[in-house]
Amino acid sequence: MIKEIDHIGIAVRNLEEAMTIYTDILGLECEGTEKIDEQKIIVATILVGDVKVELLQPTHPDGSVGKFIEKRGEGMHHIAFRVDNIDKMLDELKKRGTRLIDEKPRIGADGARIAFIHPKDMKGVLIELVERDGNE
Ligand code: CMX
Repeated sequence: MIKEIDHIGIAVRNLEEAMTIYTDILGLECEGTEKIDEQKIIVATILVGDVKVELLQPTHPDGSVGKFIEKRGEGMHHIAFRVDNIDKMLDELKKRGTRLIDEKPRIGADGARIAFIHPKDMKGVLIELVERDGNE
């Protein structure tokens, strides 16, 4: 079952510049930054109440976010839904024939179990499912 929005991912060319907008201008707090080599990105996490906004800067043009910016420019990249049982959710989606990018969960930032659903089957929006330990 989907519980809430976990985070929203925004693709940016320059993390420093994007962080200035979200912190100095919008007055939001940055929780920290993390380099995720497997995804070829650096992520800055901005807190908006219980929801997080992740600013995603590509480290290589051939990664998912690098290709996205090249093709579509900066902007909203994905929405992540927090689920209580990601295996069950993926099984149900598979049964319905939904196009999955990850058939099985993999480990994302903070050790969360994550899986992506293809945007073509989600009305043009890349959806990430996130299961966190203890669902905190
Ligand atoms: N949102 C909406 N549509 C998207 C998209 C996105 N983020 N990324 C690609 N698309 C669209 C493309 O524009 C293309 O549309 P058209 O066919 O109309 O031109 C279509 O989806 C397929 O694109 P593609 O060129 O065939 O495939 P890509 O090589 O661009 O890969 C995707 C797209 C979603 C499969 C790939 O980006 C992926 O596997 N993403 C999952 C992992 C990821 O995004 N990681 C980064 C974030 C990690 C994190 O936050 O932890």
